[in-house]
Amino acid sequence: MTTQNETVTQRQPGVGVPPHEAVGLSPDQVIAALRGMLLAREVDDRLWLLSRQGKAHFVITSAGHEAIQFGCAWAINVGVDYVVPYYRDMALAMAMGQTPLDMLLHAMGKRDDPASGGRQMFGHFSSRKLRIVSGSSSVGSQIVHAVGLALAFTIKGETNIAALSLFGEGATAEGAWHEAISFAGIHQLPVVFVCENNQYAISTPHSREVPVADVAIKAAGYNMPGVIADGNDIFAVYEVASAALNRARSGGGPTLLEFKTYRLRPHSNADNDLKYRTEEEVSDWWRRDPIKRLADYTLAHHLIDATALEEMRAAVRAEVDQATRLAEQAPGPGLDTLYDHLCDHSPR
Ligand SMILES: Cc1ncc(C[n+]2csc(CCOP(=O)(O)OP(=O)(O)O)c2C)c(N)n1
Ligand SMILES: [Mg+2]
Repeated sequence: MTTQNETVTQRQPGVGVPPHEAVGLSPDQVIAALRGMLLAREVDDRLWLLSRQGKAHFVITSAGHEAIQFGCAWAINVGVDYVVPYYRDMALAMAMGQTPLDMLLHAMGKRDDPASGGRQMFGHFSSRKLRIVSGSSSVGSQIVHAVGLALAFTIKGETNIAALSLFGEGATAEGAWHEAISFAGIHQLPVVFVCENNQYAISTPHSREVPVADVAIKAAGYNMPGVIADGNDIFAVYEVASAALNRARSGGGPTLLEFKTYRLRPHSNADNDLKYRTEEEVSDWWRRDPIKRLADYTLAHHLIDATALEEMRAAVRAEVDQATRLAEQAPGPGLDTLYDHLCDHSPR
């Protein structure tokens, strides 16, 4: 039984050991993650421009959440574990193998959008191959799907596999969230719950959605450990996410992880965040941008030099330019597919 609550706020790596080495990551893995995070941010930037041009009708950002999502991706056994994300997880989908073109086709509603063939609003990431499960737009509903998957693994006797679901702190106020996590706690299912706590649920601050200072505290009521880490520290995220996934895969039961971060942009392109938070608060968090933090780390530890970093930024921009051109030229869904996936009795 796991009733103890554990809190990790600061890692204590061995003296003189760089944090990436302390958690067992190679320089190549760190550089690949940095490139991936830059790529995800470039796609994010591009989506906002495309929305202003009327080419992407709905845009929702992962800017600020990249360290959480890339840190978790390191810990996921991609193609084996099932991941049930939410609309904030574009960087996670990319960290797991989806491309800028996949994201742009999805955002522009094109035929070859891998998430939905141009049917869904942006943010419903999915891939059978990568085992990314598409969710509903109802906040908190994806947790139920992850728990259902974990129950299925248990019933079928599948071992060495876990489900992982991600959500915001606002989602932890939803009934479905409590029902799902309670069931996982009772049956000690192989599932990891990841709260990306960015302090707001659109305009509602944490204190008006969550009655305790830390979401992780809630874990105690559901018979599982709750762990808090700095969501802007990719190595801390990886360390706690891999421990939780390994525990789940080896029959140790569920864990609730809470990663503290901040949404750097408005909730979506339909939101004006300066109506409910100050410019000072937002700029303070831009100074703590997790991508800048990792870039500074790689420079300080001589994993990359300034010239190579600039070349990487330019290559990333060129890759997203090319993907944008391809997505703009790509066809939309055909009219003859209008009723596909809707019902068996279409008028065709
Ligand atoms: C059941 C439900 N209620 C309300 C909404 C409208 N809504 C969409 S996103 C959102 C905020 C959720 O905040 P949080 O869970 O903290 O995630 P974040 O967007 O901050 O990452 C709300 C209220 C919804 N989609 N579904
Ligand atoms: Mg939130």
